[in-house]
Amino acid sequence: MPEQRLPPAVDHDQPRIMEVSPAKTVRHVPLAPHQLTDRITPARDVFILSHVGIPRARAEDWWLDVTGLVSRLRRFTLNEIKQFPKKTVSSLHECAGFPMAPHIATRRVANVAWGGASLATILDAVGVEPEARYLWSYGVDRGVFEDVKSNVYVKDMPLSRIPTGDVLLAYELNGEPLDCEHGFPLRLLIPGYYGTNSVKWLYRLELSDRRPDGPFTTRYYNDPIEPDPAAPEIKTRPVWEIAPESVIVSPAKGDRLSLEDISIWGWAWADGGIRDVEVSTDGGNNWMKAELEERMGWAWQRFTLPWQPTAPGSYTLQSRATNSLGRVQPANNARNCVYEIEVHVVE
Ligand SMILES: Nc1nc2c(c(=O)[nH]1)N[C@H]1C(S)=C(S)[C@@H](COP(=O)(O)O)O[C@H]1N2
Ligand SMILES: [Mo]
Repeated sequence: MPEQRLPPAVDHDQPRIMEVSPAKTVRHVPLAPHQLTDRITPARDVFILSHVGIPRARAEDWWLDVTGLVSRLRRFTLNEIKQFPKKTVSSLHECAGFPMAPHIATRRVANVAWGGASLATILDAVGVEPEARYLWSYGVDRGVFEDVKSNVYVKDMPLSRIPTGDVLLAYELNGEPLDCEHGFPLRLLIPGYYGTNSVKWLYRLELSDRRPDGPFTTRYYNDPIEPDPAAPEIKTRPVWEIAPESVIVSPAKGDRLSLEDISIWGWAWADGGIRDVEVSTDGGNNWMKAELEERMGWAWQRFTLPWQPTAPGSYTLQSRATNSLGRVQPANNARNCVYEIEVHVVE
């Protein structure tokens, strides 16, 4: 039996939920990498991940409480949230994968435009106490995930992220109201962080001087790290910032190509942006620098490499991205490991 660890007790009000449907884990991933042809992923093609089910609520029943280390406790109605200036952020959106298998690459990814109120503006309105270090975000969904019961979905982020983070309380996806699957009526959206941190069905924010102790914060979504001699007690790192990654969109896995000029292209992304993408056409022995567009905000970046195969045969194509800090995608055994496809060149 796995060890049971209870999330923070829920001793506060939650908005009324009409129905939870389905009342089970949802993993809906409509697009494979070679289908990511659009720069902005249409809403219907954005993957859906929910640990314990999809709550369905009415906008008029909803609110957002802001509590903890704030100068003024506040409850905002949804309409009040919408009175704040609307900000739109185009951002890469990626699931970190199954929390029990963090080293497996799942490539659940999209690039969309989120619309909502700026978290910084809302926090200015309530006033942040100087001891506050973390923002806890609560989603209304509850249930059992992998044998662990949870009364509420709680995630956290360091407040230090807020000044430059473009963090949103989002109510729109690609210009349309969020649907229930993506968090209607309100969700957090932390550009540059893995999707798991962007709490859907958001009804409560709490400012704290420490990290929360919930299963989705301390048990799942923490990667083991090599201990630093200066801080040997720290054995894990929260799954927050998106690591460098890339996928080849074209050609597609298994394609039969003729012996002519081919354009290899795809998308690359990371928190803080990508500075280089290399492509290999021989299974990783030789790498060529691809042409890469500049980073624009939090969106993914397109790369292209012209390729002229010289002989018919099977080729293993790979792409490898380096982020702005010089970190490179690992070859294997990581959620962001190098993406690889086989194609066939025929006469
Ligand atoms: N309340 C709540 N928020 C949640 C989740 C959840 O189960 N409950 N799943 C998270 C995970 S693991 C991911 S990858 C993203 C997925 O967002 P999407 O379904 O809108 O694509 O939502 C995150 N926010
Ligand atoms: Mo996820």
